[in-house]
Amino acid sequence: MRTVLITGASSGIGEACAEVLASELKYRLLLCARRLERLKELKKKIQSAYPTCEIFCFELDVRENNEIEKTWKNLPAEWREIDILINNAGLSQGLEPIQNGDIGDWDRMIDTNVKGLLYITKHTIPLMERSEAAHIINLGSIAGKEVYPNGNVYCATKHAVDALTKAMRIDLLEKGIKVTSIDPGMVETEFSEIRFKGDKKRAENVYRGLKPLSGKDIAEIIAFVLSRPAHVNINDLLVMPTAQANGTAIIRNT
Ligand code: NDP
Ligand code: 8X3
Repeated sequence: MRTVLITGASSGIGEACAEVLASELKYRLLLCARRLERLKELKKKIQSAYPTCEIFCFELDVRENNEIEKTWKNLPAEWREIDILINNAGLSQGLEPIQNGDIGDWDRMIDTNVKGLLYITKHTIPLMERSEAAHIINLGSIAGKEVYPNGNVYCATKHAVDALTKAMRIDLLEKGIKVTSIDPGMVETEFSEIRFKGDKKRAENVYRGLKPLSGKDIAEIIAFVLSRPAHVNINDLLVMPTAQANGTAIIRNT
């Protein structure tokens, strides 16, 4: 059994990763997010399908370094060895030209997508040292490969994730910890609703006239990445809906 820690498991890609990995019957799941109720419901759902799947869930805001430190120190003994970290928690806030940008939005994106990912990684690496299958998977994005109109700060945070994945790969070579970046294009989750602060119409419009990726599509790819033999590391995977070529070239049935 391998123990997987998934951040942001209360929705979208993180939730799908929990479900897909549980279905493989070879993973124990440590799930965290701010919405603990959602995690408890997910645990119930997974364990009704796979009763032997061990799951421990806890509330965590990845922006709070002190909270992470305290939580990691107090993890139950049987959850203190981690094989796989999926750095998935993240968000976008707003889609405006930089001159109209909201500083609170910028802070939330930088604090979550960059600083949160760093804090979690820093505190988790010591718990991975005894694993023979240690692997960190970072959720990057097409937004970490190119910049699209009005994407400014979100794109900057995902470019930072791209740089950090490359840096981790180099620095963690000596520890034998694998590092992978998964970089999706459009995935239909709560992502756009959060970006547009609850404006469901605007969020739905993002996926109008095309078939976007689902959380499950990405989770199945992550399961494949994790299933490679010990000597194989997939550094980086850019995954798009067939109807999306890059950040802006998108074909829709109108
Ligand atoms: P969702 O909004 O559906 O899920 C985001 C998850 O992140 C939620 O579980 C949320 O949990 C968690 N999260 C957000 N902020 C925090 C925080 N401060 N502390 C802890 N958890 C937090 O979006 P996706 O599933 O689509 O996004 C997952 C990742 O994939 C993100 O990093 C995103 O940037 C990336 N991505 C998404 C794409 C897309 O098109 N959807 C494409 C490319 C990359 P809670 O609110 O309960 O804390
Ligand atoms: C999410 C994909 O293109 O909406 O990272 O920024 S995009």
